[in-house]
Amino acid sequence: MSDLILYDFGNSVCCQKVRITLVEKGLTWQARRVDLFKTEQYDPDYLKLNPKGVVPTLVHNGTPIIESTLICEYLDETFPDPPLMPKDPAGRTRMRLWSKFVDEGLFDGATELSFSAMFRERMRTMPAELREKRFRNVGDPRRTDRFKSTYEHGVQSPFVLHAIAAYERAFKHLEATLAEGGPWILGTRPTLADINLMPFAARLDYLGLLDVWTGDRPRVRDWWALASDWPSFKKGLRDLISETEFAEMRSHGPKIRDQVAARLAELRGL
Ligand SMILES: N[C@@H](CCC(=O)N[C@@H](CS)C(=O)NCC(=O)O)C(=O)O
Repeated sequence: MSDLILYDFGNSVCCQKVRITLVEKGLTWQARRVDLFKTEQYDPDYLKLNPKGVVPTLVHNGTPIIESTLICEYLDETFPDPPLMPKDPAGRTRMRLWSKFVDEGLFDGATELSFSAMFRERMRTMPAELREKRFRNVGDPRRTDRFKSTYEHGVQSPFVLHAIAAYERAFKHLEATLAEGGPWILGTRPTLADINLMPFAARLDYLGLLDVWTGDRPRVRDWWALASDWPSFKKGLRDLISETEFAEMRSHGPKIRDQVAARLAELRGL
């Protein structure tokens, strides 16, 4: 009997990837909430498990595993049924290319768009001391610069343009990939490629922004219809979002929609 503890925070995209994987594997786990808005991620005891001061962290039989992409692969290797990675090395590299899309662009992208739409407002009402602590980010100047820029400039921050471009690259590639096969990214079965991407499409969808990128991409829309109806997506992500979180996304996303669409149009015209 495995002992699995997941340190997570409700509407965090990285935690959602891990939860979908856990559900698909039929595993049960103990959830420990780390409230990012109370800066609990910087508690010294938590930093011993995850020195980056971020969620998620999986602790399996006492061993901490960090980085959501690595956690999902760890889960697949440790609990092989049902398999979520192709067996052949070439298939695995295709799958990992999607992990790279997420880790090298979409993750920052979802953070910037969520930040400029809603967390920015929440941070304004935070006590100044907590806000400064959050900006310090356990001494990671890259994250500090991003947070500060989006906090100050919203959608006009250059980091939001990077976000819009990252989503554009990913969805363009997804449309082309699905044209060669489908209905899932690597063929007839869902894999970690799909799971990695789901929370990032879901975030845009719930903010009311997804069709800004997918309006002219029918295959991506079909993929999203399939993914968002998949039982493990519903149990690991959608059903765990509270009504308050849904309401926050629904009410704030549309406020940045026109500006986001204008910046995407600008980018496509370059
Ligand atoms: N590359 C990491 C990123 C983890 C990450 O940054 N998580 C966010 C939530 S989605 C977080 O904990 N943010 C806290 C903060 O930035 O203060 C992973 O995939 O696990």
